[in-house]
Amino acid sequence: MHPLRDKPRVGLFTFAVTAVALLSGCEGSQSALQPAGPAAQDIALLWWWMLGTSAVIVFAVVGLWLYAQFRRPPPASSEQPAPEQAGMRHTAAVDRIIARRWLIGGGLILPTVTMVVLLAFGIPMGHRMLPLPLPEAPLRIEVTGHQWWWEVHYPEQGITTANQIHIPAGRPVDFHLASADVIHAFWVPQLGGKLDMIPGRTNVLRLQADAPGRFRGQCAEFCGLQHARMRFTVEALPEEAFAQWVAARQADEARPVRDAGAPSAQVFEAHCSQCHSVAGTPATGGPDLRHLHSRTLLGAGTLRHDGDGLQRWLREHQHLKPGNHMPAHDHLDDDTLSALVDWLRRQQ
Ligand code: HEC
Ligand SMILES: [Cu+2]
Repeated sequence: MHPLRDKPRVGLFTFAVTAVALLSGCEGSQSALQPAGPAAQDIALLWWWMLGTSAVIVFAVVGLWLYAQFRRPPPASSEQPAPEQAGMRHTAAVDRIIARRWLIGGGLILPTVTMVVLLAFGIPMGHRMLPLPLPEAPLRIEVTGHQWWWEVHYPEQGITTANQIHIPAGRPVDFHLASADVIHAFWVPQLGGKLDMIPGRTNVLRLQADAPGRFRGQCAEFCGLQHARMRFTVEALPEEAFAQWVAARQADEARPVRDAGAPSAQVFEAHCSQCHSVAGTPATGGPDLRHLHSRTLLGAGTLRHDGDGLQRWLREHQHLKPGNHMPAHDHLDDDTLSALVDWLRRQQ
């Protein structure tokens, strides 16, 4: 067979492989195309409409371009019978009118109509996502972005935690978003968003999960070296389970430090307490450790919090998440660290 005959197949194969590779990014717990709440549903619908509209326009423009490239050229003037002077002027005038029609139709009317239609879709959707007053006030959660972790505060429940957000399913939640250092952006693709977290300002984002489930969130504004490892999880719980979660966290908050006289308590006091808290005072320089035991991931999604996860984090965190703002504790030997891990576990 002539090698050129295979060309379309090679092209098709390449297209298919690329499409599979690209489209696989549209699935999973961090996909805006698998909406799990009203805001995300609207965004996904708008996205599909915009994709469809722009696809039609791209195909039309490419079609016209191909037509212009390959249409038969007008016969050379030398082969033509010498036209009348008036006739020449006439065709030139018609050409001008046609060109002007394309210009006005394709360059002014079409974009105006397309934009108006998309805006007519988009503006009411954007309006529905605004945190407007509701008959029953939504749950309020304050999230502060830090390089590179998330501080999560429930003012009405008196709970401060990090990197893992629990919400009740089927109820709107207002996220009050702020930043402690640089600009971050709060994004839970399956629930909606994203919204910037700007130093010195609080932005409010209303989200809702329609059903219980676990969703991934990610910082969506480049904020420095470990921006990619600035993740969080959102757990949407049935109403009753959420109430239980709140009660358990409130018990964590009220609990005094256990084994306060142990040597590890002094190690913690000397090396960790300026940034972390295990009881009482709220955490400031690093993620809160009172609710550490309830988190499934460490280091804002860097590693699993199971088995020796905590030990590994304390020993290797500058290797696992280089440049993060927790100092390496190389001066603490393995035994001291193990004892510290046990002591932290006993705080649960
Ligand atoms: C200078 C402030 C500072 C000191 C001191 C410090 N940390 Fe941290 N710690 C942080 C920061 C910041 C993070 C978040 C790192 C990240 O994910 O980017 C963190 C993260 C952690 C985490 C992971 C929490 C989570 O939910 O992801 C644990 C556990 C932890 N630190 C324990 C300790 C212990 C134990 C000590 C004392 C030996 C200590 N830290 C000392 C700032 C500090
Ligand atoms: Cu970021």
